[in-house]
Amino acid sequence: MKPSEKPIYVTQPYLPPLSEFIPYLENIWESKRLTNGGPFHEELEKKLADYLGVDHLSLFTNGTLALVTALQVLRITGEVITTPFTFVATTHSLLWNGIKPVFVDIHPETFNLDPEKIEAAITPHTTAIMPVHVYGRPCDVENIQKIADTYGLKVIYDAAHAFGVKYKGESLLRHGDLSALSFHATKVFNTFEGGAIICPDAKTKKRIDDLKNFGYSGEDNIIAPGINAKMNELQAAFGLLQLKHIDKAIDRRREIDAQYREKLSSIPGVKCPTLPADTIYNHAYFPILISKEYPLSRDELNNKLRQQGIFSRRYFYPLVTQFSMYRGLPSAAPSNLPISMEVADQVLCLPIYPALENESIARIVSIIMEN
Ligand code: T4K
Repeated sequence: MKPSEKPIYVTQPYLPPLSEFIPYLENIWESKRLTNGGPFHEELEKKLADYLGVDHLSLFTNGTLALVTALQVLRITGEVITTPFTFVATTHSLLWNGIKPVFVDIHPETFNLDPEKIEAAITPHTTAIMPVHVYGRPCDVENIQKIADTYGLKVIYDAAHAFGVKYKGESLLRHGDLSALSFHATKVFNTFEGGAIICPDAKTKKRIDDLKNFGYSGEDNIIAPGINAKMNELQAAFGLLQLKHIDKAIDRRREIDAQYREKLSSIPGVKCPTLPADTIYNHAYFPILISKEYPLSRDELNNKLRQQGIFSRRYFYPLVTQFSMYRGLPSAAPSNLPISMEVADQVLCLPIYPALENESIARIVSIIMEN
């Protein structure tokens, strides 16, 4: 790394011009409404539901609490089938609800739960499936729903990466009983920290709204041991501003994806997973797989990039099932999860974010090519 070069991280939050945020701050200072379902919160719920093409959306203070609450909304208990190839928040949300995760292997092309392996993991205690649209790439939603319908299971999608993804012409977030989004700083659409639950009807939204506000249903009535997971007015105001810029931010991600794809396609041992079919993708991540034909191991390449100031990341290595609180579960055995193990050992997510410059992309590619 030359002294003039700045480090390049796997992502960088999109921040609109500060001057555009000042009027929102002035409004908050004037109104003194800081939280508890203020006007920006209400406006963002409506505008996001419109933008995403969903019926109802409830904002959260972060994606993890959205997941924890989604499980409570549907009163999920017992065992839930899920993926080991995800961020720990997915499975932690199950433990926070006293639910036992049952891990099922992923599909080698989608990196998401393989529906063909789900049925064998269903027991009399199974109540739901919690798949993850990893990297924003759609799960096999049709086959997952078929299994859920056959066995009377609920489906809660961890859609933390899937902001704005359209599948077969409509929002991917319309699938399943509920979907939980993350608006963390590292996500395509961010509110610093933040999240949401997408649901299909007003009755469910009312239950979600109550549960994220201590269980209050009206001024004097508590209907459940709810939590405090409300999005505040600063976050919501930032979300409203961010929404004005989101299309061009995703367009730039698409250009970066295309550049990487073109430049990396001819390198033996470097595989760029094909873009998901029938999908308008959000280009949340740019994973590549490093196989044996490449002269360096995945970790050697990652270290080499680091030495030159490029901070790619091994999302999601280690697998969730390799952490101490999960590895004792029978379904966490490596022999049950061969594809997940292989992908976790090969994957490297390259930097992708709207402000990433073409010269930086060229530099990253040349480091990968020069072995
Ligand atoms: N489900 C799934 C599938 C998820 O991936 C996540 C979160 C959740 C649920 C839970 O949603 P939240 O409760 O977080 O809303 C990050 C994020 O903290 C986490 O939100 C995310 N998934 C996960 C995949 O990645 P780290 O530990 O990799 O983040 P960190 O701090 O190393 O950030 C990565 C890079 O981004 C940094 O090297 C620099 C850049 N960065 C980061 C932050 C936070 C910035 O430039 N500015 C920033 O403010 O976990």
